[in-house]
Amino acid sequence: MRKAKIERNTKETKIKVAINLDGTGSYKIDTGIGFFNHMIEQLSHHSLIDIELNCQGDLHIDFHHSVEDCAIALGQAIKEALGDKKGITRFAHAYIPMDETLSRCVIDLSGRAYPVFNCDFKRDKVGEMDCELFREFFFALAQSIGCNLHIENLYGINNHHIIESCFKALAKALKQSITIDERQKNAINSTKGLL
Ligand SMILES: [Mn+2]
Repeated sequence: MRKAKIERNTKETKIKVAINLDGTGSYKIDTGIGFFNHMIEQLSHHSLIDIELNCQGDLHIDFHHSVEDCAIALGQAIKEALGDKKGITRFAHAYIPMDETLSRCVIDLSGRAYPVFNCDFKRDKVGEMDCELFREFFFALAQSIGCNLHIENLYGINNHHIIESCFKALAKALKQSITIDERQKNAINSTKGLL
């Protein structure tokens, strides 16, 4: 089983995260931010990665530290659980519609961090969250995992649909990219021999 546990404590946030890449999509998420919980739950459910995430952050300031630090810790856990990445599919993409909205995520678990997030929100907030925080989340996650992560909203109207479809696309692409390819399960999926 590919699992990892991370504890990350700063003066801004105290985070505990435990994941199982080969899980069933069970989750226990408490970040103190309702809509953010909803998104991480989507990520777990649709990637089949079990995620336990608890964050006690300085929400009295704003949500920025908590969102960014959750991404860092989650990314560290994913990176650690992947280990030497032997046998992984590596490249994956997913398109997810949500009513009037369509979003896409493309991943390469290359070991190189390169985030791209193209998304125009129609309003500044969704739930209590500032929409600008999602860029922070995806950038920190890509940096922390060490992956090319390209997330794009192709079109859409409703903010909740736009960002939820991005998280679901991330989940489905991540699920595929971490899946062990039986035909090369003992090999590193790179002509370089390293990921
Ligand atoms: Mn929703």
